[in-house]
Amino acid sequence: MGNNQVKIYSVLVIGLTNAGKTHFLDMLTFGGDTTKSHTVGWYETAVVLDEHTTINLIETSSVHHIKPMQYCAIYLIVPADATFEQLQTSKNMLLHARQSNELICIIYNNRGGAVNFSFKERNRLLQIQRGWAAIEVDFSDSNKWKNTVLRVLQWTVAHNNSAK
Ligand SMILES: Nc1nc2c(ncn2[C@@H]2O[C@H](COP(=O)(O)OP(=O)(O)OP(=O)(O)O)[C@@H](O)[C@H]2O)c(=O)[nH]1
Ligand SMILES: [Mg+2]
Repeated sequence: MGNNQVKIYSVLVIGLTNAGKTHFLDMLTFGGDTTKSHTVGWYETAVVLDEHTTINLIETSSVHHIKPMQYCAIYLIVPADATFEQLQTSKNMLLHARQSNELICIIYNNRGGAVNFSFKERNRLLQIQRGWAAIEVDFSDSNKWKNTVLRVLQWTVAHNNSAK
């Protein structure tokens, strides 16, 4: 790779309506909550990780509207207070969305607290597999969530480089 080349990674961001997908994308790119409406079709933002690496995050509001392209990873956004049914539906979305061997990261959005299931229980109900990642983020704690999400972005890039 030449010095001026930028490598672009595409990550599919899915999850139930109101899970906080757009919030996640906007917090990462603008550092603020800008979108208040339901995403129609798909929504896309780019995160510049370093001078050689850009990550495109593409949010889709339903598995029927996935932008047709190749993704290196899928981030499943799940409310940390998800009910049993919401966890099952989220898992089904993930199974539908997966095309090949994309990396999987579950991102629990902890805006409502974890009233139904613990982190461990949720992971078990989602049947998290070896090699997947799972993190919990609280967007009101900016320093903490930024570091956690940065690690996931770096993990995504590192894993896709070593896999090729
Ligand atoms: N304060 C706060 N508000 C949040 C958080 N996550 C989501 N919201 C709000 O909850 C609502 C739904 O969040 P979105 O990010 O639009 O949800 P989405 O997953 O993109 O939903 P769809 O596009 O409809 O599928 C919005 O009004 C957000 O501002 C959060 O972590 N903190
Ligand atoms: Mg949205």
